[in-house]
Amino acid sequence: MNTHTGSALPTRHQRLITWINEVAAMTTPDAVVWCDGTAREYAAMLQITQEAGTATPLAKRPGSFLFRSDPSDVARVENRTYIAARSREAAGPTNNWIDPVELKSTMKQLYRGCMRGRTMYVIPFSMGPVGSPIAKIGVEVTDSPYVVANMHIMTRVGSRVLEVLGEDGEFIPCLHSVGKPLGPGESDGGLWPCAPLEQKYIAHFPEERTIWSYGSGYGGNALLGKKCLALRIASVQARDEGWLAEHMLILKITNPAGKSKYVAAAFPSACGKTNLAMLVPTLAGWKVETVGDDIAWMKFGADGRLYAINPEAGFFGVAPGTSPESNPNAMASITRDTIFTNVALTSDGDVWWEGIGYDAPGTLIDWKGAEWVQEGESEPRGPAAHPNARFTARASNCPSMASNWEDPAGVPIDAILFGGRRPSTVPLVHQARSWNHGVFMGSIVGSEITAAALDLKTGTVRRDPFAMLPFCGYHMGDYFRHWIGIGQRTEASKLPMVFLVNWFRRSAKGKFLWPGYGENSRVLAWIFDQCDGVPGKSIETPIGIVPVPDAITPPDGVSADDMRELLAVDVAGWRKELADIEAHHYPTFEDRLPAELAAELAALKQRLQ
Ligand code: O2Y
Ligand code: MN
Repeated sequence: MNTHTGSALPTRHQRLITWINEVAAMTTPDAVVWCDGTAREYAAMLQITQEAGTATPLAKRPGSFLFRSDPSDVARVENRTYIAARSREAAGPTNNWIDPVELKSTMKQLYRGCMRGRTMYVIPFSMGPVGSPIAKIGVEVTDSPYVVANMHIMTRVGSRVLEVLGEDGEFIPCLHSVGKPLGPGESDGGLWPCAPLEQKYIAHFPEERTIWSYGSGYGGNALLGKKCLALRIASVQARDEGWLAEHMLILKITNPAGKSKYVAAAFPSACGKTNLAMLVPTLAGWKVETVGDDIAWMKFGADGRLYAINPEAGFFGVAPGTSPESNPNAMASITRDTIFTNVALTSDGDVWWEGIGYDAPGTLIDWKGAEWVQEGESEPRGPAAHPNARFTARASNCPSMASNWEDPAGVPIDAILFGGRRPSTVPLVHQARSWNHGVFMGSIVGSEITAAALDLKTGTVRRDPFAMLPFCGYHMGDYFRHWIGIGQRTEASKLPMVFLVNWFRRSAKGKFLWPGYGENSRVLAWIFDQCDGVPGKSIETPIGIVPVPDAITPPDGVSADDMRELLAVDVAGWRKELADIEAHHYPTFEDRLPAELAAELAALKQRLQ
């Protein structure tokens, strides 16, 4: 830590120093601290938050703390998230566009004096292994010690980053404030600081490669390396520089002969993405290891293949539903050195949440700070943990990390998977016939609405193309075009093979046909063999390439009939699907929908005649 009192600064990067001075003049903090990323600094952040009453140490988990956020600040706020590009068209119809000049003027008013009574932390961070040719450097300025501690876990912070930045290196300025200045002698007094909803802004300036966030202390709104830098801004950089910044896990799979392949996979929320990234295979002799659980940056190597890094250094995982059964590796990762947000607290200093795999041990303190007893013993009063409660845990504490997960050169991607929650139509797995067909698959990803939610009725598909709809920093039609273009940059044989998977097929009676979790290794093994050119395992159908009947050995409880249903081509279902895409989904992208995707749609329709 370097307290900026006129003493030597830890950098001679003049543009960075000028920017920090400008921000400090605008936000008027009591002190400016340059973060060095040391364990001592991390401990100091937790000490400060404990003293402010916002962090509770957890006796049962060494080095771990619980935070409870304000009930109004529990998730990303889509309607306050903006793309401030010069033109509305650049942002596209699926982003909130705002005029950058107007927004800057509004936000500057809010930033003026907003750090009064607080310390301003300057966090130099690397997304990706420090110095990797695929990595990017950001500098986050924040008045939240909670953010500093989380950034320590989620990114690589500190002096090494400033060394790589040198005196003139490129960095992405990320400005964050919780938007709650303190009066003289005032403290947070145990309350999570944030601003009211109408003052919250999560703003991206894609042309300037700049991020401004105000008023929220939570998750992707505040840890600006993740949603804002690694996806929204990086997607724009990737478009301009010919690479891919994707909302994808990366896993390494090794067959019984010891041969490894790498898979990147995109799923909309609530599809078990972290569980897949940390999967424990049920298939004898196979091994799955984790490279990343959420984001992949992929660039072409000199050999013409796509190489991926995980730009993050930790997991910001959803706690509810995470259990020793659903994800033993995540559970092992959070036994120590973990920040929990909005989970429930047990009387002996441990955490608890719905779906942790055992009953609540006695009376808890719920995520709102009230006493809570499990339903049946008292009046039901809502969940003990907020459904979006999180753990922030170091990847280095996860037993399933691949030994090469931090390789600065990245790992060569053999397969790209897309998936969603689809009770019908979409088979367990099928492979694209070509790159463009794979892009088509990515463009139609979505999950079926099972309970009437928001504006959609039960049974309709909520499309989330490439699982990027909330995270793409520019027009989604242009994003599809960029993916088509990636396929033209190298030989077809060097591109990853593309697959659509669906762990969520149900029978006519509504029963899940596939058990998921570790059994998904059976599907991964088929995908591995397809990438390896193993003959006789697949057959061409109108929708793409599917496994032959015996290619995937069914797990216990899955009958031969179930397997047939899981792999069947549902011609009527697909015709309906295509009609929905044509009538409701593709028109969203107006004249920016690439002709190649319209052609894929037409060709598939033709094949289903
Ligand atoms: O703020 C959020 O969006 C939640 S954190 C996040 C940000 C980017 C991508 N994924 C996530 C996630 O939680 O999976
Ligand atoms: Mn995610």
